[in-house]
Amino acid sequence: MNAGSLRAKLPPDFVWGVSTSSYQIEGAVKEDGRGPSIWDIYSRQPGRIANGDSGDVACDHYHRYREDIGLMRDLGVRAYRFSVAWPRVMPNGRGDVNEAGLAFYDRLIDALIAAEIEPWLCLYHWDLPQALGDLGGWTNRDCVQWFADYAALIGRRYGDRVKRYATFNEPSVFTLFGFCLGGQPPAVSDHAMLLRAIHHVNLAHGAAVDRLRASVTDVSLGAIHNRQPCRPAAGDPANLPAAEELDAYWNRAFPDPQLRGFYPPLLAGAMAPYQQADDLARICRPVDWFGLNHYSPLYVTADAGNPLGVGLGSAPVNVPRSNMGWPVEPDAFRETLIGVHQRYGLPIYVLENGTASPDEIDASGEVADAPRIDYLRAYNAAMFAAIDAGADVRGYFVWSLLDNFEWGSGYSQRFGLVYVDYPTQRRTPKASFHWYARLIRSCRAPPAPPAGPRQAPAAARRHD
Ligand code: IFM
Repeated sequence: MNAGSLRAKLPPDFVWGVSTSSYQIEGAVKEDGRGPSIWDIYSRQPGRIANGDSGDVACDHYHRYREDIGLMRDLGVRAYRFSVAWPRVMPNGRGDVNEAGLAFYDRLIDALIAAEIEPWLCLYHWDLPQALGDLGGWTNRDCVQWFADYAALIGRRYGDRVKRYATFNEPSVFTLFGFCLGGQPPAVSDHAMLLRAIHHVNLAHGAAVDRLRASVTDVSLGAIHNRQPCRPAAGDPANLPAAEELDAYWNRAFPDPQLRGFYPPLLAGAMAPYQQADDLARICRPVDWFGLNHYSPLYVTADAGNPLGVGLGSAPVNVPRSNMGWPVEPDAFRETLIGVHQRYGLPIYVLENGTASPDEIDASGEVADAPRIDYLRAYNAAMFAAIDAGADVRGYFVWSLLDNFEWGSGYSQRFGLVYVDYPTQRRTPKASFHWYARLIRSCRAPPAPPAGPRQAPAAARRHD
């Protein structure tokens, strides 16, 4: 597809961006009054994270944010999605506010705006204050009020400069891994806790939407859902019920009640004991867009070893995989975009897409990350095909700007457009960085001709 035909397919204000999250890049976990998060504590527990890594230093973005914004400028993105670390601004999650923590995000936001990059602020990307974790975290219904108060603080503080807010990033991931499948804090396997957490996160989303609307003029709001087609592993019909079960929890447990006002039928009965009158109305508040994260489809097995009876299996052998072992199937992205468009009818912003590859700096000091370029090229083509088929996609953000702390995999997996040498913190743009910069440039409308007196027709000019 050439640049002209690409531009013609995209809405004129299509947003190209990059995404990160607080715990994965900031570091400075003990600085300027930040309180501990559940990830600080969890990553210190032996055996939890590859190589015993933690986000203590991560990309040291807390101190190097100006350099990182410079990279975004070079890349040509006009939007940056980041998250606020709740324990940095409210060390105990409620009550006292930490002015030094708030001031960090003031500096970040002001520097972004000065660089003509729009800040997209996500309230929650998994770093719950440990003090709230100690009170039961998302399983405690009081978390709805805690989160609403935090949202209001953020809206009041930054609402004059930040208009784009997301409530939660991938609620299905942190609830399912935290309360059922393991691998994220609190790493328990308990169906009742899972159901409670799902319902409270949904209520917290609704409450935060209301508080942000009340505190930010011209606000533009959404939540960010990770959506992956759930397929029976090995094409085995015996795995079909497990695939349907996981689909209900993974893909629908949050967007269905938030956007359509009901829980998927497979969950509705189980959820009933945790619901109070009017809860669904409190959850289903008007939002402006659907934030979509997508990487791959899931292949699901029946597995009696957890409360949902589901397991994550392997893709068919002929399907290529990323360094994470995730199947690379761009058509699943096209299918997902069209499905989200048809089911929810909201403008879609792709707020994460990208891949891990085994990147290294070569002898000439460059990072030739061909697998990432291949992936991004194929997934962008799939997105353009979805737009062609009518999906209302308004923006695309690569995960991630920088290599960073990849949760249980620590620093062993690299998702960045920019290589980070952790011992020195030196940043090196990879080949994919330059590829993405070219894509953005080629899709941007050519500059309008300069205003001024109308030129004489060519024939007349010849006689000047
Ligand atoms: O790094 C994560 C991110 O925090 C949430 N979405 C998926 C990414 C890659 O695993």
